[in-house]
Amino acid sequence: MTDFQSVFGAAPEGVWAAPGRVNLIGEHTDYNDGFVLPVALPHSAVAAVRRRDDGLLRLYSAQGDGLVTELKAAELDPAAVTGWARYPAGVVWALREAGHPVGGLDVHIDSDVPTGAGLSSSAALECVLAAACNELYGLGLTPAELALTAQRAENDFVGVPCGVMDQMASMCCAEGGALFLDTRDLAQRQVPLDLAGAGLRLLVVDTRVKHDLGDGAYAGLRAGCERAAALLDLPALRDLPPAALDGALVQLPAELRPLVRHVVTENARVEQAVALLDAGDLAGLGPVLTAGHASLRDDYRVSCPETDLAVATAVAAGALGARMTGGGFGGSVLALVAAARLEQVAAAVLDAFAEAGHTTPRVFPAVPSAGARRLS
Ligand code: GAF
Repeated sequence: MTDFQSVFGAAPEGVWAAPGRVNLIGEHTDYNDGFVLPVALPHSAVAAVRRRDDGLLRLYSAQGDGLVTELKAAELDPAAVTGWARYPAGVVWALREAGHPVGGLDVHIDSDVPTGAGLSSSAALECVLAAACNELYGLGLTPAELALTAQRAENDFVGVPCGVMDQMASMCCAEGGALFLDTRDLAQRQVPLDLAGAGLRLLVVDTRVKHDLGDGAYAGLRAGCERAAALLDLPALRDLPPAALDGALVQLPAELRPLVRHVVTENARVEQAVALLDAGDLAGLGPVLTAGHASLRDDYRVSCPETDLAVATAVAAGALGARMTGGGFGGSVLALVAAARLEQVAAAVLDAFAEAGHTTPRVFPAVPSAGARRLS
């Protein structure tokens, strides 16, 4: 790769890619041991990598400031690394913490996953390096083991208490499908998602309202769910069946009830969505998405005016359904749209944002793409 060559003065040993994702349904369920249904985006982090024998970890981002971040692989300290370099450095740290013999590396990363858009740009950075280290150092880890290592990097090096959905999506999604994942035991199944065959498109609207999962709000929601499960004497909210929801809610303090209602109904929506896809009823997914958005807006309260506007406008312009995707507090919306109405829905959203005085959103169709892989 020419860029690697110009930065590091030699050819890389290999080039790997790991994608961002959109989550069809199953939001804020992963840290409750629940179900998720993400799709990998064509947008990826691409890493050209070469081992070094002096223990130095040298990191360069094509989206960065033009400087190489130089660290010692054996002395990585979360407090001493800032910005995007925390993600790849965290992966080397997590692999070494787990006893894997990962040493020095030259790494050139180029990513087109929008950042701060709820599309898992950080998981893509982590997973691409995990995949590269796995091969270059012959670690023999499975994609799920690499995803768990990447999650550890984000939890304990970057300091964001995320669940495992984004890393599993980036490692394990397959082209043309959605990943039905049970986050309790990581049981997974690729569910075919032939949007084109059904005359449908998945439109992503990046509202450009940047979200930061490290700012405390996400951790607060997670803590609320864990407190509710403890009060109900359950291992996790996943263990509360929908039929027992009403009885459980009256046992909880008022502020925890909407959180629990969201998680229980959202898990049911994932199962409903998978049943619809298995039955070939892709259009039937629309109302499930819109119901999921109402739950995130009214119960979980992680929506914002821009995501609400994008959802309402898309549905009013003819989308079969729409909802915010990812952690929330901004980020992106996905809309399920008949192919013939794609332009109309996209134009309506752009007009509505202009009229409301919001920043122009970035709008693009999402094609279900492959998970992490070696490119050369
Ligand atoms: C973020 C987190 F990283 C995921 O683990 C998940 O909790 C998601 O928000 C909400 O579903 O993307």
